[in-house]
Amino acid sequence: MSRLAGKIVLITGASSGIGQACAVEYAKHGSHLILAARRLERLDSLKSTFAKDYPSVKVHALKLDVRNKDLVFDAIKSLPKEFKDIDILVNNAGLVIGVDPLETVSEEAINTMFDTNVKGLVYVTQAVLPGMKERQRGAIVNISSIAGTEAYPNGSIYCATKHAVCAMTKSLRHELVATPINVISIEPGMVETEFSVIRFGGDKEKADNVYKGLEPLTGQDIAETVVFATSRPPHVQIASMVVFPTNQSAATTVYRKP
Ligand code: NDP
Ligand code: 8X3
Repeated sequence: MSRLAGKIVLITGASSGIGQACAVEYAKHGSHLILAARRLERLDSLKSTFAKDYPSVKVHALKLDVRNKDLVFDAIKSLPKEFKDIDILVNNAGLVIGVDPLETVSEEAINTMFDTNVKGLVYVTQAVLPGMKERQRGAIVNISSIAGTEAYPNGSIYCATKHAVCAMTKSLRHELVATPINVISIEPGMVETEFSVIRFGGDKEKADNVYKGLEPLTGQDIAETVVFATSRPPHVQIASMVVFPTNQSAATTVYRKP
């Protein structure tokens, strides 16, 4: 039987891409799911699919904007009883807006990226961690990025947010060293999701160009690493994993077939 069977897993940003793929992978292992995102209709439809494909998996769809601290705390406090004891938190909700030099990046883009990628991740962690400490078990997975250790031109704010995620992940691992709670950083390279469509304000053609000439990762590729990292025996802590497509070797170093 999988070590993940019966665990309660909260995934933020579960309505798309990596988060949605994590939901599927955890369901395959018999974990119960709290799926959180702003687009509730997508979560409801995922919930219906799971009811057919994985009837023994319990699913709670949670409309949540991670930027709103009060909402985050209320949402975690008012979870139905059978979902309260969260074992695994996947802090995945995040986004990038635009490709702009630091000199001109808009205040709105700066605020949206920091509020979501950094502050939102902190709020959800603050709301969930006390329960894990009380129960003396748990794992927190932060979906950072290769942009969390490298910086590329016209991505300063996104890179800064993901550097912050890597730093907070390391600090938290130190803070929890005397506990059984694992703190895990997953740092993907190029994953084809809605990420680039959002980056380019809905321009699908520009988004598709990002992946031209190479085979990018899929959400499932990352979800499998998340599941691997959280299914080790209790004494094993996977601290971090950098995951690239085969034809990527750094944030901006890729080989594209001519
Ligand atoms: P997607 O755009 O496909 O998914 C992003 C998810 O985040 C959506 O489910 C979205 O849901 C959710 N989200 C965004 N803002 C909020 C918010 N304020 N509150 C709650 N949920 C929110 O992109 P990915 O799956 O690729 O991105 C997932 C994570 O992976 C991000 O943190 C991203 O930075 C990281 N990453 C992605 C890489 C890539 O190449 N794709 C590479 C490295 C890291 P909704 O809009 O319904 O709220
Ligand atoms: C997302 C991938 O290439 O923008 O984190 O850093 S990239």
